Amino acid sequence: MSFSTADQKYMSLAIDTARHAINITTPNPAVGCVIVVNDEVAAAAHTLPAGDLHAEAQALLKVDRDVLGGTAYVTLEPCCHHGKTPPCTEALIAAGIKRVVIAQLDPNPLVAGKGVDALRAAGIDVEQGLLADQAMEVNAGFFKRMQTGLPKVTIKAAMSMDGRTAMASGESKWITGPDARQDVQKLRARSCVILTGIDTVLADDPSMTVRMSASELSQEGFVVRQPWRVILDTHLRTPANAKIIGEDSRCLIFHAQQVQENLEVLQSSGADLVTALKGKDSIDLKSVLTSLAEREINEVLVEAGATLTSALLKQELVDEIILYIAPKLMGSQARPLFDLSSIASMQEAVELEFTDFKQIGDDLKIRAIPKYS
Ligand code: AOF
Ligand code: ZN
Repeated sequence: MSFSTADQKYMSLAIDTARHAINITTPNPAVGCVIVVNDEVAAAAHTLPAGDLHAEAQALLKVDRDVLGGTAYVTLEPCCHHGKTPPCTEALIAAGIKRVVIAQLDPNPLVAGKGVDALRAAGIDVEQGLLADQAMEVNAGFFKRMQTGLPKVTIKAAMSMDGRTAMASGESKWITGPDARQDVQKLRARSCVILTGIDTVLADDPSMTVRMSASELSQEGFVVRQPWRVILDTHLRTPANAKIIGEDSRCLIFHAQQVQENLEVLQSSGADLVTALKGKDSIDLKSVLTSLAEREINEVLVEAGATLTSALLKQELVDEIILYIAPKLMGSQARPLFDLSSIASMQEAVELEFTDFKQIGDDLKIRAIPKYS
């Protein structure tokens, strides 16, 4: 399939438009749609929060001229099912769109190619695959959940230049500067879940909330969504007044089956208690992630200590690590980033690939993906 320079330009615009919706659409993917008539943009729009209009329907509402014979550039295959909203294929057909250019097919089995078929059956020219990788990156968690039944898992951590995340006493405020900490707020804002462990809850009593405004998050006009908080707490030691339980979002606590102590107190605190697998006295990490995906969670941000992050890494459940590195040395008595003490030879080292780096204030931000065999 060959695409023109104009096609590239309009699909780029559609992807940029979709990016503005990353924080607001979950569990739906953030999609962008640009409608072009006679080489002029008639409308550009993105998906609205779940339950409200999809990108195509919103774009057709916004058009400033007749779009008969026009082209729609859509970052995801238009849906053809009656979900919370009517099918976008029908809206495009009814509007008289002649050509649809799609970046990525929708991995949702309800759609998955059937959207393209419906458009073609109505005589519309459909082309797909333009800027597919960029479009997929916007919805990496949605794609992973649909394709594997697991959410995308990102570990976020801050460390000194000598690889330490807290002093031996546990003191960790603050390793990185205010700009890097503000950047973490953006990571939280796009996540569906912040996952942590009971040790972090007991040590820091964190709230794990988004404290940036809609305009600071470039989502003017839309409510700032608070991600769910999920605590892995085998023996239910979470205090009922822990800040993380909060009232502004759900808090799920995964615990072992036989625990009774503290159960009722925590239930009345507003937290949702979830029992780990039957017959198990510990929490199986993969089944936690599976059950989050069953609850339509696309992206999990892990903000936890070395025990939990290392266990996730050892089980090859991590998709990305986002690391903030502060220009300070905390000394060898301080706590290391990960607890991977079973690694004894170079051959056993966990291999990563750097995908991005930049300076944020005085700190560095590095993104890496583990290379599992
Ligand atoms: C589109 N355009 O902008 C998005 C789509 O429950 P519903 O009706 O909101 O449908 C949700 C599904 O629609 C979602 O799982 C995904 O397959 C697709 N998302 N489709 O045509 C959009 N966000
Ligand atoms: Zn749709």
